[in-house]
Amino acid sequence: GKLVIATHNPGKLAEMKELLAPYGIEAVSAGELGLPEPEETGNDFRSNAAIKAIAAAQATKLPSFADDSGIVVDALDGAPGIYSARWAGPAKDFNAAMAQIERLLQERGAATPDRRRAHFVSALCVAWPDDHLEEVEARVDGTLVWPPRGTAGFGYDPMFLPDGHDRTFGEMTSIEKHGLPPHGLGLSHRARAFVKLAEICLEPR
Ligand code: ITT
Repeated sequence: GKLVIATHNPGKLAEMKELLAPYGIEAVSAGELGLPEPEETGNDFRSNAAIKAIAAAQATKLPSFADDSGIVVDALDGAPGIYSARWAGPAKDFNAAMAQIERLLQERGAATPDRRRAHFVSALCVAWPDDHLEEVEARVDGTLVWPPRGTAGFGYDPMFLPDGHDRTFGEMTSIEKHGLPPHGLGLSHRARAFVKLAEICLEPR
């Protein structure tokens, strides 16, 4: 069957297409369909993912898949969190957003790695045309580096060093960021959430 990927973020869309590839599902993005972006009025990742998935499912009558995600910085009381996209402003300037995080960390005396803890969260939601929802959430923990390293990925990737690795997400290929062979899926927040979703409602082919 056909699935709508309810995102307007090209970085996310590329990752979701890679994650869905083994399932032989024909996917079309909300951007390609020209669907409007619903206002993200929820106060957590999970409700914003549901808002996006439900809006796309209602508009298209097709099963629709959404991700709401962000980076949660411990020393900043969880900011930017669900506001991670909004911190980059209308120009989507993530260099400025990363510099803002670093400025705030410095103000709070976050010199040592233990004061620089952060995690990414991904909430995934599939909304079926009959209003049924599947919802999962996952995270990946790490530390924030400065200056940012690498040009791969998107958003805050160049600043994020996942635990147990010596390269940032910005220095990894998308395959490494997902955590594909030899260890299998399960490094990034999005790949970890996707594994949970696949267990619930996807069959490989
Ligand atoms: P859609 O709502 O259209 O999907 P968006 O970018 O507005 O796109 P979100 O509201 O979920 O999506 O914002 C998530 C932000 O968090 C995103 O813009 C990135 O800056 C950041 N983010 C999420 N996952 C990330 C990842 O894997 N790597 C780097 N940054 C990420």
